Amino acid sequence: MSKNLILTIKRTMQRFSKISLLKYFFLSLVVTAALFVIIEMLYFQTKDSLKHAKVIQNSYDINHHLLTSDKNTIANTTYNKDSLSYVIFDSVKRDCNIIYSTLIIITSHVRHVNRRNRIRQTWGNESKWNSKEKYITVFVVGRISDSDIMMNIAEEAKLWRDIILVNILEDFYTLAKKVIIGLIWANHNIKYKLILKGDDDIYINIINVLAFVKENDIEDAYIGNKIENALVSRSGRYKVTKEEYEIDTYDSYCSGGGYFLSASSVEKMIPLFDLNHVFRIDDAYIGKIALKAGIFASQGKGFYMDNASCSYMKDIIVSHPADNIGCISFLFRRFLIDSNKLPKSWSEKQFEKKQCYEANSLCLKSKKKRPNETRSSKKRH
Ligand SMILES: *[C@@H]1O[C@H](CO)[C@@H](O)[C@H](O)[C@H]1NC(C)=O
Ligand SMILES: *[C@@H]1O[C@H](CO)[C@@H](O)[C@H](O)[C@H]1NC(C)=O
Ligand SMILES: *[C@@H]1O[C@H](CO)[C@@H](O)[C@H](O)[C@H]1NC(C)=O
Ligand SMILES: CC(=O)N[C@H]1CO[C@H](CO)[C@@H](O)[C@@H]1O
Repeated sequence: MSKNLILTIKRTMQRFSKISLLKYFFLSLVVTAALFVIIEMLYFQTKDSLKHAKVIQNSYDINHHLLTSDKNTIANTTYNKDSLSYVIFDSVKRDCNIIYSTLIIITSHVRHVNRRNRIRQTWGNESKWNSKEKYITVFVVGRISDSDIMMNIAEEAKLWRDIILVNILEDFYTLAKKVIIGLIWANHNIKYKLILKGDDDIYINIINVLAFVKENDIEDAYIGNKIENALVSRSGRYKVTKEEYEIDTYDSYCSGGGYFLSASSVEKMIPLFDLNHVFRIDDAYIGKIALKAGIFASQGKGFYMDNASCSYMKDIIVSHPADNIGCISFLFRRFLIDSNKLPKSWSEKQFEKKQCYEANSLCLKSKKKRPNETRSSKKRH
């Protein structure tokens, strides 16, 4: 009986070890195959994006870089070419052989994936405008310590190829730095006539933008919603110290929700940027540097910066705020009807009369006085 038992145990053991050997064999086959596929993918991806500046490596590398560069070895920014070392990755798909009519640079908080997607689905979707002129839209995002978010931004960049990740901690105070790096990056990487710098909560009418660029060839352009004699706030959220900015009013500047800068302007401003001496009000900073470079802010048509009721105007270049898909869709559809790009059925004729986004309570009560709203008071960075 005991002999029998021992034999049975022995046999069972043998069978078991055979099974686990087989298991290990198959497992190692699967692992090898998976590794092979990953290496292959990385190789092709590398080959593909090598044509353009830097390469997105896998998320691990990006994240590793983020974690190890936390001490932030600030490059010597005296020469602003060095500022390009702040670009952690550049996923932007572009054609180096053409001069783009417009380069749209949107500064966006790394967490604002919903806003970026809303833009990609609406005015940022080229196929919706059907235009012959070439333009390109790029998002400049900074970093935060949340590694999940940083993994996601790497994936988002791989998917859409429209993101530059810069080694600047996301913070209201650092917004100007993102703009500076975006502009320097632009001048080294893209050929364009005008830059349209915007926030991620705006609506842009691409057709109007492209028409403007085509009809105007302005040397040293700096055009938008011009703000003059704005008082420097010495306390609160918009506090700027005397050390940062001495006099009590800002030089004229264009509201940061959206403004044009020509390539010549950017070229002249770049040597004057100083990443170590920016102040919190990014648009006023740009105004200051522009003036230093001998470039004057001018008022453009079509820059609606306080359009809280989402009103339609035929000449919109930029409308702010547009942080809701209903508003953006309204402005877009209304424009298509207005410019005879959509057939006018009866209902469209009704739609044509609508002047603002109807679900908006401000629209319904448009006679009522609204509280003053400026772009800066709506900033959420
Ligand atoms: C940065 O560059 C300038 C100009 O070459 C130089 O004078 C300065 O010492 C440098 N600063 C550092 C921290 O390397
Ligand atoms: C862009 O528009 C086209 C045509 O309307 C559509 O097929 C495509 O899905 C849109 N892309 C996005 C990201 O929404
Ligand atoms: C709103 O703007 C008007 C005119 O620009 C100004 O006279 C008024 O004082 C402002 N109100 C507030 C609450 O800021
Ligand atoms: C109805 C409405 O709010 N329209 C505003 C849209 O934006 C422009 C420019 O800021 C304002 O002048 C309009 O009053």
